[in-house]
Amino acid sequence: PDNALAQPVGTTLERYIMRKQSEFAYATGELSQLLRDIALAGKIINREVNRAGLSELKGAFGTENVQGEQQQKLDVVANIRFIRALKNGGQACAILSEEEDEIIQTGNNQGRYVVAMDPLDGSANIDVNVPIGTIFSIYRRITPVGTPATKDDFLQGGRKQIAAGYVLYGSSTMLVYTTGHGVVGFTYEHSLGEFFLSHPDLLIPQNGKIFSCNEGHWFDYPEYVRTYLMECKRKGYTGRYVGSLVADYHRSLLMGGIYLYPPTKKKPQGKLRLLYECYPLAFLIEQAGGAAVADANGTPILDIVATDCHQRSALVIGSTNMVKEIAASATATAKLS
Ligand code: P6P
Repeated sequence: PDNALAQPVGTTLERYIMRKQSEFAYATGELSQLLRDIALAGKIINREVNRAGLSELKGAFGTENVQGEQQQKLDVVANIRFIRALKNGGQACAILSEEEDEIIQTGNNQGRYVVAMDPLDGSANIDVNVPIGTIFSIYRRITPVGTPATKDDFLQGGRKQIAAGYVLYGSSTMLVYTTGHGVVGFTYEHSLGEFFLSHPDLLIPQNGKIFSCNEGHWFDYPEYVRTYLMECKRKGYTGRYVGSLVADYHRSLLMGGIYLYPPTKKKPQGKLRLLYECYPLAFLIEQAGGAAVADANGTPILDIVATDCHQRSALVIGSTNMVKEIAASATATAKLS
């Protein structure tokens, strides 16, 4: 980010977006509007999340999503709210959602952007009051303006993202995003209904002492993961696993650390979704000076070729030096075997 123009903590999201837009002569205001629409959806979902226990929105909705997972009511509500906000905003011509098998055409065929999203990740955590999050990824469409979007608009590859971010519904609600010029964080003030700039230039520490993975899958993990985790324990590192990707990710971004969801026997491709979980979080972490790879030989997540909208990927993401350590551990383990 251009620190000369760094904006004061406490400025509103609206003012921040307008000033950022004025920095880019070519900016037409369409991406600005799209970011506003996402922030609005985040505010609406925040309200639903905060009162889930009171408005019988907890518990399953009785339908299943494309993952075959029981849809929690809030999943469905979040999906509907995001789609509505993006439809009304007019900038997104299509949406790819974890909750929908097919791409959703918004009818805004003049829109120049498409949005891939996980409207509410970690929904199994909703009923036990654990932080949950929305993850989004934005591409400029490659199909002709005026026509409906196609899968090709979503399968351009991680390095074609023009913006990405998340909303974390935690002890406070935060919007964190990048447009390719660094990572910025806003904290929501409920009483005013506004996001205020709280983290103007987020950079992940290059080293960390926190590892985050589900050790219940221990015997399912590849050998190099166990070797690395044993090394972490030998060094006295701390284990922290919320079981909600956005919460584990956000802690790693702020404090340093590594989050791992390696391939397992049950999910040899990994569990997390490439287009609306791994790609956006990888874009953010590289913008924040961190690293995100898919496997032992360190293939950057952003270089993985996307061939299916709902394809899965393994994910190792966080402090650069920790990601390097696990790659070294994989090489060492390979030599031993
Ligand atoms: P496991 C939640 O279902 C999720 O998609 C992520 O939010 C979370 O990090 C991961 O899966 C948890 O998976 O196998 O540890 O229960």
